[in-house]
Amino acid sequence: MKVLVLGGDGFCGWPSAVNLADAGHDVVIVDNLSRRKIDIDLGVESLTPIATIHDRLKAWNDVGGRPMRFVSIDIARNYARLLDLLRNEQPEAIVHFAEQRAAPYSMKTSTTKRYTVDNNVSGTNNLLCAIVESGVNAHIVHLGTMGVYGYGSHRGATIPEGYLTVEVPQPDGSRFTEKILHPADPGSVYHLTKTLDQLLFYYFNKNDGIQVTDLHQGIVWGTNTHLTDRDPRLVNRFDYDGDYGTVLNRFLIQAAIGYPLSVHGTGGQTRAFIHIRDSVKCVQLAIESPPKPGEKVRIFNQMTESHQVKQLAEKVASLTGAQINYLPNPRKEAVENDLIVDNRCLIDMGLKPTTLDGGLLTEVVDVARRWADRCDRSKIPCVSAWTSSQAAALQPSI
Ligand code: NAD
Ligand code: USQ
Repeated sequence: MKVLVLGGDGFCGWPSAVNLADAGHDVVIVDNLSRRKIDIDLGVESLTPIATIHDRLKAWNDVGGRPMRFVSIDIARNYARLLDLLRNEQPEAIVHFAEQRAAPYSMKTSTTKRYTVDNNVSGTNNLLCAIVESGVNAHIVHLGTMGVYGYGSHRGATIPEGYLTVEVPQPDGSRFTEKILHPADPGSVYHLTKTLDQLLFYYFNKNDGIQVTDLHQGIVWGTNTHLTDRDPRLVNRFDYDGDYGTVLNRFLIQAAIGYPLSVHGTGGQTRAFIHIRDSVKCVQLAIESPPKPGEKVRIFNQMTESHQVKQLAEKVASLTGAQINYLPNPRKEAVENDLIVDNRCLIDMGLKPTTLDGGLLTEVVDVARRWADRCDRSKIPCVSAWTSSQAAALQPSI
């Protein structure tokens, strides 16, 4: 298939693009390299020394990979170029990773809040409008988030794959049942943009019949896949800083450099996780089995297991001997939550979950140790607070 990978220079996008090319697809990466520019603004770098996108593509050719192309387009701002690209390439599938994805970054300032909403919502809207205007018959595979469901109000219920069956009372006392989009309960401005994306997909699917698979992904951990391991220039990004580093990868680099594991609050938050190798596999599965024409937006919960933050810290500590530090929580989130998730769709399509065993954790610690001298410890604390009172409470610990 001809596949456009929007955001194909990023943490999930790069290994996915490589995996799709390896599976025989004709891949065009579209990216405005904004993630690399944000690193410059924040004064931080990926722990792993990532090559430029041009060197990545050359390395991929050198190892005998099916060639991929790169086009620099800001999909949120340059609608005309995006439209031309769709008309010229006539893709059959478009994987949409191209969004600002860090919750802490989205909560930093009014500028980053506005940027996150403008970038993410305009990008998705532009993509949908360009598909309609160009008339291309392309299936969108969007990377959404488990965070659209919210954390804390499920009261032991299993989170379904996108839709909830509800009973609606009628004035005559009878009831009818209906499948509705699961109520949205975002926990940050970033997560809010993913809930807005959902409505855009719902509408364009209903009105224009656009085929969409929305992958509600959990927190991705790990760094490389067997393909990005093939050459040092193919190495994937590894974020560890307080804005972009996600919890498990942060704990693993912290353990590698002897920095106490940074648990927010009591660590009672439970979140869904997936290894990067499974993430790229899920994207491939979704592309290769598109929804039927006329099918409503297909939603899969792209996660393999749930863990409580405190238990993750304890597991990493017991593997590595790291200390655990319980810090004031910079986020406005439930102190504790349960999380039971239905993920049968991807399992039924053939996903074989990589679970969080000691071996894989150690592999990431080894990557982190290898590049430990590139780690700037001053960038580890999470300094982005959700509210002004939390910002004030954070001051003594920074
Ligand atoms: P990332 O920031 O590493 O990659 C995103 C890529 O998109 C970057 O290369 C960036 O330059 C590009 N981009 C952003 N805005 C763009 C625009 N307007 N035009 C063109 N390119 C643009 O993020 P990631 O971790 O790879 O996440 C990819 C997607 O997966 C995101 O949408 C994110 O919400 C979702 N997701 C990520 C995780 C995770 O743990 N990393 C978990 C769940 C969902
Ligand atoms: N946390 C800590 N210590 C840290 C960092 C985080 O205790 O050092 C806690 C947070 O308070 C939170 C949990 O760990 O309760 C998860 O935080 P995170 O930064 O790992 O993940 P999150 O902000 O939810 O965002 C990440 C990705 C995002 C994706 C989301 C999937 O950055 O793109 O959408 O995971 S999900 O969480 O399922 O919504």
